[in-house]
Amino acid sequence: MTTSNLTSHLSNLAAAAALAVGLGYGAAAEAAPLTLDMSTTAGFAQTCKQMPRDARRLKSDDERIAWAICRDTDQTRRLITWGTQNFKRIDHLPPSQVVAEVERKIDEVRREMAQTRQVLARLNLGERRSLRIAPGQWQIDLNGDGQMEVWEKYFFAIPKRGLSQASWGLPRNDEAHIQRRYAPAAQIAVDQADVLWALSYHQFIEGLLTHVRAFDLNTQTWQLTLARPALLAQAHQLIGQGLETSDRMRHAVLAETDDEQEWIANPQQRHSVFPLVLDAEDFQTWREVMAEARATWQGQHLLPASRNARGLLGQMAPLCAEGQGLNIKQLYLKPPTKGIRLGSSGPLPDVSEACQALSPSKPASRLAEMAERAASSEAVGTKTLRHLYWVN
Ligand SMILES: [Ca+2]
Ligand SMILES: [Ca+2]
Repeated sequence: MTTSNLTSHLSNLAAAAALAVGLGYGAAAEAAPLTLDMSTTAGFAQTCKQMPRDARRLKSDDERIAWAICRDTDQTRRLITWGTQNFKRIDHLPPSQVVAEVERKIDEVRREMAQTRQVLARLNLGERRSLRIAPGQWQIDLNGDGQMEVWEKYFFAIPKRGLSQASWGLPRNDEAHIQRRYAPAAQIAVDQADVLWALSYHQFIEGLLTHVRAFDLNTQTWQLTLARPALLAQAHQLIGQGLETSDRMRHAVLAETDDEQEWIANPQQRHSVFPLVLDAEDFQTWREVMAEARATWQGQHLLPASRNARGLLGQMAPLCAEGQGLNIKQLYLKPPTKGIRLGSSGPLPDVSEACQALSPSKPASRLAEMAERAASSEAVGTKTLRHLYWVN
């Protein structure tokens, strides 16, 4: 073979390779819509297998919803696998190393949740329905040991609707227990209210994790230091957005006139698989609690945390002078930077800069009072807790 022959062979090879890459690229760019099935175990596995990593390659809101579900369930799998496999190893590590590992993990989860949150925030289904989903069919080897145990099989299953004394814990390794308490076949035809439900959960959880990462924990003195105040401001914003989204979700649920494979049902809807049955009074309580929570979170209502304030907060955390209340927004945006010791023995942090005089335009928040009232009656209290867990 002469040199020129070799060169020509190589250039043909290069051209062929370029063509193949080009075709491959072209084929990917022109790909048919993904086959989406979130209602069977095999369909779920198949759908998630073909999902692109990059959300920008998704072409429809249905694909975005499937993508978000695949990401969240996989995130859950990786967290549980990480937790179980590290449990023994971590026992022998110095505390500072454990803290560093947990912090890295939290940052990883935050990064992923931020992407999923942004995808969810852009969804707008309008009046239409998206995918039919059956979370009880999303079955994954969550701890990565190669076995599918009963608790893993039904990890995402929804508790049966309207059980009076339901066990609200996670599924146990007991098939009979699952069949009594859960509805593994329950299906939801996703609508915009359900998208908002998922979005608010993402905003709350990412907000809480961001909150945690604002602080550094010194494992020698067990002292918490506010190391990243910008993250505290970001957490305030995320949780504030979660409260807004939750309000939009409640409005969206109440505005629905159809009644088919619903998630949260308004008092007129009958075809729901949501574990809690909510009547008109529940919706009213929900509205009041969330309105008070938003006003308190944004510093329009002040927490009665002064030394002589009545109620739980006044007794537990006397932070402000008499006649003053705590402005939560102010506290998050201009936090005290001195170290805060864990446990009740240390002095309370100086938050006086976030204390403001109570006045008709800055009234005391009724949030603590609402929580106490709920706690004082076991029936109402249990209901409220379940409410907050599921409804957000
Ligand atoms: Ca397993
Ligand atoms: Ca609905």
